[in-house]
Amino acid sequence: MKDASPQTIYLADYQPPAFLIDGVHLTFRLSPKATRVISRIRFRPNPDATDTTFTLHGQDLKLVNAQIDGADVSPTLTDNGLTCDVPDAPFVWDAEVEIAPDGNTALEGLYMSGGMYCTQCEAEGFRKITYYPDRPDVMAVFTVRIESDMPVMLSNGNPVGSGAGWAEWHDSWPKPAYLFALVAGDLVATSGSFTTMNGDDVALNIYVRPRPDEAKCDFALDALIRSMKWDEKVYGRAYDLDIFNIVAVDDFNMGAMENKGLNIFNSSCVLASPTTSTDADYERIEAIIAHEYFHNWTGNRVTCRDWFQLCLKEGLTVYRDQQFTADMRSAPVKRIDDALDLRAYQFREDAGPLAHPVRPASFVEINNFYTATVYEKGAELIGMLKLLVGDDPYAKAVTLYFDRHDGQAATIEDWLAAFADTTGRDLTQFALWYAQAGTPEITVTDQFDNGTYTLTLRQSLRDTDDMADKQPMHIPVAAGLLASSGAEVVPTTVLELTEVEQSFTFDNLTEKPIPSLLRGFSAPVIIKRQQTADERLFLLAHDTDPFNKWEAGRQFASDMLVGMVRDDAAPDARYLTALTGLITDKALDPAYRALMLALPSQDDTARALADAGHAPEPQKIYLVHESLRYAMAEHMQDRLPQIYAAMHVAGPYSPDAKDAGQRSLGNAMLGLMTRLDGGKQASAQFAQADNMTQQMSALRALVAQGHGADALAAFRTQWAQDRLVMDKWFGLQAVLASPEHAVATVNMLTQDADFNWKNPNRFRAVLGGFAANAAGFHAADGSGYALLADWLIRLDPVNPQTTARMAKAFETWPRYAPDRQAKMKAALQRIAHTPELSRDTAEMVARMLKG
Ligand code: B3K
Ligand code: ZN
Repeated sequence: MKDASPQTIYLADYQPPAFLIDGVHLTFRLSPKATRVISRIRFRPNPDATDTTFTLHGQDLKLVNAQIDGADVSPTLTDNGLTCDVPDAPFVWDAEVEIAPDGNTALEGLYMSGGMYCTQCEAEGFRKITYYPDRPDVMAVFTVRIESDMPVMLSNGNPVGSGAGWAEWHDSWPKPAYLFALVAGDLVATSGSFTTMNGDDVALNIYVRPRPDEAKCDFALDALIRSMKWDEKVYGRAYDLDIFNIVAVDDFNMGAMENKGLNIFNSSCVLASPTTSTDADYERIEAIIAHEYFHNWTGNRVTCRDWFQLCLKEGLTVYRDQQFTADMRSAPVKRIDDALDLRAYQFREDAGPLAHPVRPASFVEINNFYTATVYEKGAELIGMLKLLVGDDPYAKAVTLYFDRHDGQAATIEDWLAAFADTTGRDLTQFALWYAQAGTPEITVTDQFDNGTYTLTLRQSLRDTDDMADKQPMHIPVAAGLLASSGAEVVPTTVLELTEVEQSFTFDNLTEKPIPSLLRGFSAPVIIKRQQTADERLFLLAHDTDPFNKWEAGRQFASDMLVGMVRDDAAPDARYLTALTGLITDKALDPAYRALMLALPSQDDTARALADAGHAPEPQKIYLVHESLRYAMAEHMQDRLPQIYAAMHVAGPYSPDAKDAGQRSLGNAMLGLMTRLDGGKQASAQFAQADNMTQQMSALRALVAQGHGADALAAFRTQWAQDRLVMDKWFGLQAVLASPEHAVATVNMLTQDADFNWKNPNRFRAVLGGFAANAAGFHAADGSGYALLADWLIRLDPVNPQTTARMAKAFETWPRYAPDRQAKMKAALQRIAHTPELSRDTAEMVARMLKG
């Protein structure tokens, strides 16, 4: 049933729930077309409620019967649930509903994937399972009975009984309905165990479908054990049930879900083997396993009062998984990777019509707010807090937060109060980070006078659709000063910018220093500073802060690319020489050297051009990027084979940071070599590769240079039976197709017999890959926009969540010239005018058009 008139929900309208729950018992009689869900819920009036109407959420449910305290009732069915007259005292609600998991293509609620039953309830999917107060501030203890002929039947908590055709689970930790999960299928487990710091034994299982998947679970199990240890050591948080289960499913709208004791994962985020997974896959799997596990405390034990507080659990949990990866691997490399992602997705979001605060003030469809702003910028806010208060006070404040709010549904105010109470600091101004959308810009001027160096910082924040005339924020700017000799004369100090404009002085200097600002990317802001090429080259050579050393090269490349596009400038030889020096510098970690070589993306260059007041031309940007890479290859050609050989990793494959770093530098060399040798070395690597990183890197190098036909065919023959590897085959072609062939290539891929467009991974591989192919998607005649719009219109009735998310490809329209803007908007309008459009996509498209 479609929502007739989608309502906007406001944070300011929050009301406590009318009824609380003392216990829930659910029985599932599973059947693909007619599953029966029998619920018994013990309600009691909430003494804190103002509105006392009894309402339950419900969607796409067939109500079979309902009783209150054993007597039949006939509730009034509404657009999104039901209401009913109830006693003004505790009572027992019994209901039976029928649902059809088999027809559930939206992958929300109870659905089927590859013959198994599974669930996805966050944010508001539980209402598709039974009538319930489906809001995170209603927490309850659940007991679940599953009846089915499936061999494995799982739910949250601990197993309490099972027999032929049934299993029962009990979760003693009160939880909101969004953390409910159920799985039933023909599954096999890879098992392990963990003893917590409290001495409790925990059984661990990774459930997948039998062969060949069962051979690919060892890494995920190991990552889980490392996550459990890390959370004990770093945050003092232990696991709290007898069992922790993870299940892999093929059809899933996102990466994974932290259901209490029963995490459900997209199989692409669990299954790993050397021959089928790249180094990047391994790192991602490790991070997502950790992220979902960490939610057990940040999200589950302490949950969110309402969906506006989403960043309370997501920002904090992302921050925690970033710390984990930094500890497991290389901290500087991880910080650069995170900054790259933040700028690519979150800054882009902040710069366009979909900009919203880390804690939004309103929404129509909450699923549209699982964004880079809520997640990644949300994580940056935690990092800034930690920097401002210090490591020990941070640890104390987080402990206080857990102590105070364990078992509760909390708010951002609760989180900040724990910090204010621990440190005595007034965080009122800091709280603006949660409320004001947009990326702050800081302009910098400096002056040197009589041994005193003065840095003047001025902050500004653009108006967004929701708010104008924003207030100055509390911004920690980590800065150091270098002498012309390269020596550090002032080590990293945190400058706290709180005014619109503020000056900071440094005394007793013998010469004007070179500032290194925003070290470690200490705040999610844009520094605007006139910096000469010489100064950038100086920092690239001498900065002691690994982030800013990399950043200097990045900024140099970005400016150079803008100049090459706008003024037809030639690549700057000084940059090429500096880069050659860096990639041969054995004192630097290979992974870090590889990052030095990674140019800003074409999308980054488009944004930089737009910022400089120049409408970007994606095809020109493509050509300029190509020519710069070619110039790099030529300039470094003597060194490439030698570094390539030196980075060869002998012996059995290991996904650890050291080997992965070597492979990443080696493969960066291979990419450049392929521009000069017609694909000779890449073909050899492709033929010899014994792991997916090497095979895929060779394939990428070949396809990027138009030498990929044979390798693509061979790859397909080899991997036709492996759906996750085939996603790579599809994705690579979509993302790397040359501008003139991209639309045709994608049309061909979508006609392939293996293009199962209802599977989100496959759809994203092809259409998401295409949207990331900047010059192809932005084809001058608008054919790329039309192609994506056609597919989104087709997917929307099947899977609104994935459609709405992928519609974001159009969010950059304001940065282009009027004719291109018109074509992008026409595609958006066509989507907007599609009859029966989902609430998800309708909201997303309307917000983009409003900008
Ligand atoms: N909490 C889930 C995301 C749910 C998305 C709902 N549309 C995964 C995560 O962030 O861990
Ligand atoms: Zn999360």
